[in-house]
Amino acid sequence: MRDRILVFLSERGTLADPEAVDFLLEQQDPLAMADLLLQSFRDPPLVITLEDILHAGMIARAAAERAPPAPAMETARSPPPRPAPPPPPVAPAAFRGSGTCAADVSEDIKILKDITGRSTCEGTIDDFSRYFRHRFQTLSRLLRSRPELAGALDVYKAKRLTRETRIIGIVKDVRTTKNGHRILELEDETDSVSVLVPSDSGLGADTIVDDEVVGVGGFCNDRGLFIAKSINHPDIPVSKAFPRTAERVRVAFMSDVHVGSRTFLADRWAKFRAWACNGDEVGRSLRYLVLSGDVVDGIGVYPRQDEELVLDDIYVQYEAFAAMLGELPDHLKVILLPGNHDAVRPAEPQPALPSAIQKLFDSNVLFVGNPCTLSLHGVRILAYHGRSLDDFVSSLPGMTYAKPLEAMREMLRKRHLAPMYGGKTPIAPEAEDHLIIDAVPDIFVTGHVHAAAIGEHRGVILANSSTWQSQTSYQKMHNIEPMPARLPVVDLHTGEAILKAF
Ligand code: D5M
Ligand code: FE
Ligand code: ZN
Repeated sequence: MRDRILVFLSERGTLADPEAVDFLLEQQDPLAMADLLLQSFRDPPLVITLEDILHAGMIARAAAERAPPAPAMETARSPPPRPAPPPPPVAPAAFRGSGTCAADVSEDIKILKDITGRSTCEGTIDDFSRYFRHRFQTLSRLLRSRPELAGALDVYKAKRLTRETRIIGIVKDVRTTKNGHRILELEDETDSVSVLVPSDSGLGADTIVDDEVVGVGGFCNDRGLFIAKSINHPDIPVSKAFPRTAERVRVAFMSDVHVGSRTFLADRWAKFRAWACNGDEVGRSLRYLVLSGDVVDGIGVYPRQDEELVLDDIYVQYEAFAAMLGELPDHLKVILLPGNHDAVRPAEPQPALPSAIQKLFDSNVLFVGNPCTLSLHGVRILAYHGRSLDDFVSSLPGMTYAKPLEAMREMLRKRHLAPMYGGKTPIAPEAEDHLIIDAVPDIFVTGHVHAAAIGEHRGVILANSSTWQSQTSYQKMHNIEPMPARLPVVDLHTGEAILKAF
C-alpha cells in the first residue's frame, strides 16, 4: 500500500515524506484520503508533510463550519455541488503499540547544554564582536566540512580571482532589487563582498536571513560583484535515525500555560490532569513533561497587562502553578525552562528561574535554561521557548504563526535558533553563541506561538507545544488564532509522535 500511495501521488506531480505516508496508511482508505488531500490544495507542495495534512484538515473544518446550509432542492440545470471532502483527523491520536508503565522506569536525564550558572556577558562592544566571531567560526567550520564547500576561499582572496570559487560568510544584509534579484552583503574575517543571487538562478526559493552563515559558490565579475551559482546552509546533512530507548516510556511537551491570566483555560487543564492521573495507557506511560516556557503570564510583560490578570503577584502565579504540578503523578518528572513571560532576564540564552521561585515547587521539577539540550535515556532533546519565531514570521513572506514547523525547519537548516540579530528576540552576547544548534537533536521542540503541530525534518522530530490560554486581546488584534490544550507526546522507544487534544 505504501508504494501505491507514492505512485498515486507522484502521478499527480507530488511526493510525501515518510510521516505523511504513515499517516495516510493509518486511515481506513488511504488512497481515497490521498485523493481528498490533493483536492484540498490549491497548489500541492512538492513534498507533502504531516503538517500539510493537519493544516488541510483545519481548513476543511473551518470551511465546513462557514458553509451555508445546502439548499433543499437543486434546479434541474445546475449540477449538484461537489460534496466538501471530509476533513482528515487532526493528527495521529494513538501510538501503534502500548507503552511501559512510567512508574516502573527509573529516571535518566542528562543536561547536555544550558547557560544556567555560566553567563559571562556584560554587553560591551567587545562582547558583541566575540559573540559574532564565535558564531561565524563555529558555523563556517560546519559548512567547510561539507563536500560542496571543500576548499572554500577567504573572501579577500576570492574577490581577486575571476575563476569559479566558493566562499563562506555571515550575511550582514539581504535585499531584493526591483528586478527580483537578491543582493547579500557577505562578510568573513578577511573582507566583505556583495553577492548577487540572480532571480533566474533557481535559488529563488532559498531562504536567507540577516546574520546567518552561508556558503556560496560562484565567481566575481569585473565590477567586484560575486555572482552566486549555488548556496549552502549548514542544515542536517543526512537524514538521521532515531536512537531507540530500551524502555517504551513517553515524553510530553507543553508550554505557554499562562497561569494568572484571565484567559488561562482551567477547564481544559482539569481534563489534562484527570488524564495524566488516571487516564489511558499513554497517560500511564508518560515519564517526562518538558515545559518550554511561559508557564505563568508574568507581570508587566506588555502594556496594560494588569487588566488581563486574575493573579497580579508573580509569586502567587508561580505558587498556583506549583500547586497544579503537585497534583500530577509522582512518576511524571517535569523539566521546566523559562519563556518571555517568566521571571528571569528576557535576553537569550535565559538562565533557569531564580531560586526564590524554584523553592515554591517540589523536587519533582528540574529547572533549566532556555534553550536547553538534554538527554532522556539517550534521546537528545533541544527545547527552546521560540521567541525568534516572531522574527521568522515578520521577516519572511510565507511564514505564519499557524505553521511554526516551517520556521523550525529553517532554524535546523541554518543550525541556529535565532539567527536574526536586532529583531524581536533579545540576545545576550555570551562568549559562545548558545543559540547555535551544534549537535543534531533527535527531538526539537518550541512553544511561544500558541500553535500545535508535530512533524519531521531529516529525521529530527519537530513539535510545537500549544498553549493553555485562549485568544488574548493582543492576538485578536493581530489575527492570531491559538490552538490550545493540545499535547504532543513522543515515544522514546520508537520515535512516534502523537498530538492529544483536551
Ligand atoms: O506570545 C503569544 C503569541 O502572540 C505569539 O504568537 C507571539 C504573539 N505576540 C504576543 N505579543 C507580541 C508582540 N508584542 N509582538 C509580536 N507578537 C506578539 P506570548 O509570548 O505568549 O505573549
Ligand atoms: Fe506564550
Ligand atoms: Zn512566549
